[in-house]
Amino acid sequence: MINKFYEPLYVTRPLLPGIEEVNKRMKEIWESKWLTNNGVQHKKLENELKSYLDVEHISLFNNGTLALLLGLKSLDLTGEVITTPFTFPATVQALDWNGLTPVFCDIDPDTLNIDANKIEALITEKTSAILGVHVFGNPCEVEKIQSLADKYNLKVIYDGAHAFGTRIDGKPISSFGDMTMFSFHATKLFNTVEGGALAFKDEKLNKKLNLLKNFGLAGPEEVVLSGLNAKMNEVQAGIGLEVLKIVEAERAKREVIRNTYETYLAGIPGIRILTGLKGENSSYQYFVIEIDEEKYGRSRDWVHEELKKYNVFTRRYFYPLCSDFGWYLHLESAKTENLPRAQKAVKQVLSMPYYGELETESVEKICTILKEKIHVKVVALNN
Ligand code: T4K
Repeated sequence: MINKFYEPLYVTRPLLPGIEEVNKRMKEIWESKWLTNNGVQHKKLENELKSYLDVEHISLFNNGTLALLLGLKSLDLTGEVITTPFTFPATVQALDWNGLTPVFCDIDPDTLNIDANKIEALITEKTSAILGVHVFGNPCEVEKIQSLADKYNLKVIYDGAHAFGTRIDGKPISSFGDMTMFSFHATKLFNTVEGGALAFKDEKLNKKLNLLKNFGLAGPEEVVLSGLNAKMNEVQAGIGLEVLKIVEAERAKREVIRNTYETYLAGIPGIRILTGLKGENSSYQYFVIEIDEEKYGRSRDWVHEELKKYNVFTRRYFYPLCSDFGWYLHLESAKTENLPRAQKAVKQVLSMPYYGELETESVEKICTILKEKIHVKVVALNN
């Protein structure tokens, strides 16, 4: 019999710098008496991220959702935006808050990203952009998406909430499309407690984004557009600077954990490990499996519940599908029959515990539990 874990195992734990380093950083901030509005820490983090992520232009925000919302706003989009139903609600809510209508496109069954081959059929004269999500940090088919965008004169925005540090053949993920959003939420590989950023190509957007995230203020007494307050503060930025120092070490630990999962899950019928990029190309954000009930003998939901008995709290990211939200049900593109692969994935995908501090013995034990729960139906042969 396998005993339950003494401490709960969650899908992730935040990457925390040492408290002494954080205290030192906080002392600096306290002494400066400058807590927000483009302070010293903010500028330092912006510069360090520019070089870490290898991007030309970056703008920091107080969370990823507002970064995406205002990024979309800055591009003056109208009408319809083609996107994926298999994502966190924030992706489509950023469209809603811009008065844009999502047009849901089915997903690629391997990567679980928007299926680039299905986008063209959804383009109408109302389409102004494609909003792809690099789901679990694996890149969309960026070249195909760009060629469609070029053909129909569309903008391309990527929700790269999970894609911090992802590269495609050595090229930083943000070099594709017009704009990429990163989330720095506590649950992300790189965090600023809450936070986010936009990386973009067009230098002119810098000024506009600065206005949009700061009430449209062009000067102390000059308001030039209707903005919001979406600034990253000094405490967030200061913590980010400390977290950035330990990101590489965390990535190395996650590489070991991923390999351990791969070794121990190999050969279990009905369990597919989601395609994951390796080495410098990977964001090491999530470790995700797909459970095929026919072959494994148990459903994803059964496994999700069963593991709780062992104190293991997996997550059904991204359940429910965004296209099933009540306010989209009238949309043709949201209809179940138009999204067969997304409808399948949403019943099979499970995010497993994945963070640097997770011990390899714990990973082995989780895999052993999964092995023991295989329930292959034995079909009696009548001869
Ligand atoms: N686009 C995509 C594709 C996204 O996935 C997200 C966010 C966004 C946009 C929006 O970016 P942000 O505005 O958030 O920057 C979590 C995160 O809150 C969310 O950022 C993330 N995606 C989403 C996938 O996951 P929940 O509701 O699952 O979080 P929660 O609180 O249940 O945390 C998950 C587990 O993490 C907990 O069971 C335990 C652990 N945890 C969590 C927190 C907050 C800790 O150990 N410590 C903590 O402080 O959404």
